Amino acid sequence: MKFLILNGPNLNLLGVREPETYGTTTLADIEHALTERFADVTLTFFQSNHEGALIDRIHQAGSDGVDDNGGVDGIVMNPGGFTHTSVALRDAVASVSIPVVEVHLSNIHAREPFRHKSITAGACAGLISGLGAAGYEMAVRYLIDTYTADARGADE
Ligand code: CA2
Repeated sequence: MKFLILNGPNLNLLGVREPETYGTTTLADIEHALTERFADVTLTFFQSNHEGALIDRIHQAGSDGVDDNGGVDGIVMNPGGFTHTSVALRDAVASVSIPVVEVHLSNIHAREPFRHKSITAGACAGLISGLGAAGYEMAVRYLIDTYTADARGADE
C-alpha cells in the first residue's frame, strides 16, 4: 500500500508564520508523525506552491506501476488556497481513478466566506476540515481501510 500526502501553497510555512491560525506544528512534524503512525504503509510526501507542479504530481500518482513511476493507491490532499480557486486542480483529481481525500487543518466553513466553497472537494472521495493535523491521520486511515476492503472484495 502506497499513499501520497500532497500539500499545496504556503503549507511549507506551517508552524513558522501565523501560529494563532495554524498552530505551531510544522509540515515536517505532520509528515514525521504520519510516518511513525503508519509504519506498515509507504507514504510519500510532496509540497508545492505551484499549481502545475501539484497537477503533474496528481497525474503521476494516478499512473500505473506502484513501485517505480510515482503511482500510488490513494492521495491525501490539502490544496491550500487553490481549494477555493482551482478548476484545473479539481479536473486533475477527477482524471485519476485512485481515491483522493481532501484535508484542511482549519474549519473552512468557520472562516471568511471566500473559504466556504471548495472547488476541489467535489472530485474527492471526501473532505475533513477543522480537525488539525489529526485530519491527515484520519484520511490515511480511510484510505487503508478502503484499500483493504477492496482487496478483500476482489478475492471473494
Ligand atoms: O486549513 C487549511 O488547511 C487550509 O487549506 C490552509 C490554507 C488556506 O488557504 C485554506 O483556506 C485552508 C493556507 C495554507 C497555510 O498558509 C499559511 C500561511 C501563513 C503561515 C502559515 C501557513
